[in-house]
Amino acid sequence: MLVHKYSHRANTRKHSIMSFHEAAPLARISVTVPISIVVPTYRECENIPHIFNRVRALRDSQNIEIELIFMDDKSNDGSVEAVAAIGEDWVRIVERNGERGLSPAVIDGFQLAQHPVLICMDCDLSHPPEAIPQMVLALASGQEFVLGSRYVKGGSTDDDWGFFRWLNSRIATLLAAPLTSARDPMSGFFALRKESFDHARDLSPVGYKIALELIVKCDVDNVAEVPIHFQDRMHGESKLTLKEQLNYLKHIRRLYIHRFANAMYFLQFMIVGASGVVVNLLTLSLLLWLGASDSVGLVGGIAVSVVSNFLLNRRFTFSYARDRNPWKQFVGFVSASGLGMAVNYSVALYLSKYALPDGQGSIYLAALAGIGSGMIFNFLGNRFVVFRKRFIKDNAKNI
Ligand SMILES: Nc1nc2c(ncn2[C@@H]2O[C@H](COP(=O)(O)OP(=O)(O)O)[C@@H](O)[C@H]2O)c(=O)[nH]1
Ligand SMILES: [Mg+2]
Repeated sequence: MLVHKYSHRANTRKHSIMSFHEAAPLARISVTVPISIVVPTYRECENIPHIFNRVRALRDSQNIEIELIFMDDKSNDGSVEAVAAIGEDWVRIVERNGERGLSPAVIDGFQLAQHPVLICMDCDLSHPPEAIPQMVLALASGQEFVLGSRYVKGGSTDDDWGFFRWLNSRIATLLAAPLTSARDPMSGFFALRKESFDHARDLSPVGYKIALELIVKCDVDNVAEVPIHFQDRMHGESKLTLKEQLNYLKHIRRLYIHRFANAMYFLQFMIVGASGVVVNLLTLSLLLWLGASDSVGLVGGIAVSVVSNFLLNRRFTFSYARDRNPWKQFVGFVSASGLGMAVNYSVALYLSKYALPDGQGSIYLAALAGIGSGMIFNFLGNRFVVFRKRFIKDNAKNI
């Protein structure tokens, strides 16, 4: 069996393939460190006895100290009874109170876990527990995070994955590419040290992609991938709904902001600015169509686009500050725009008069430089003054 390992930072990708099998075939891997397996469950009573049997077989054959924790969200389907019927002291089920969710369930489970190595896996037998020793071995060899992966050599999925499920998974993985170079960061089967987990900052577990959340928030430097065959679930139904898939977009935006904070704010600010151009022109056309004069049309276009830019920036770009007084922010926003225009004009004038050689095109170059400076001034003014951050620690909740 191969283990693929590389740095998660896309631009320093070290995709060296490490073959642990040369050192130790599966049967000879001995795992001496105790491990906590956390299994998020929602309506999985049929699967619980099967996954227990597979984990017990692993525990007995390899003599590994294991605790198995099912983190259930009030399924009320007999899951609690199924775990009680197992009657082993190393197996327990925790009934969570409060909002249901896969990622918070996993995080709660990791907090409760007693052992130094943490594993997360689905309850539906999609993830083979037999790969766990290989994953633990990769951790022991210095990797910080190990994924059970469908997309590295030797990994696979059941054949009846439809085209759309495959496409969906691929697009989701592509969106995660700036955050990690792992091939399968969407995997719900992974291992890390409890110590790394304890260092996670600003965990905000939305959605399904808890591995990606941890890779980013634990600031993991290297990720290894152990190939697995991902089997379709045996019993019960998938809980991955369309809503969860949309949540993924929210999640990925938060992770981008976490990792590339100012670049992301700037990008969003530019997108909003571009939308303002469209709003401006549409308003102008509408007013002219209604019979307004040119000057009324132009003023109307500017006014409406300033308001729409403000609202969109407040809602999206600088959403962490949206609990503050909007009127004050609006005055700040308009003032920053005004000053930005003054910067724009001054830079353009200075360049065209003193810095650029006379000649055709110079004025356009000066105008472009003016626009760039004005925009940057505008962005900085909004980011650091109008919508400045007050409580760094609270940001994750507000984004
Ligand atoms: N505790 C908890 N577990 C969940 C929740 N949603 C899904 N799960 C579990 O998370 C794992 C992955 O979910 P699954 O439906 O198999 O998603 P899929 O593999 O993407 O189709 C399974 O073990 C589910 O029982 C939830 O809201 N709370
Ligand atoms: Mg599943």
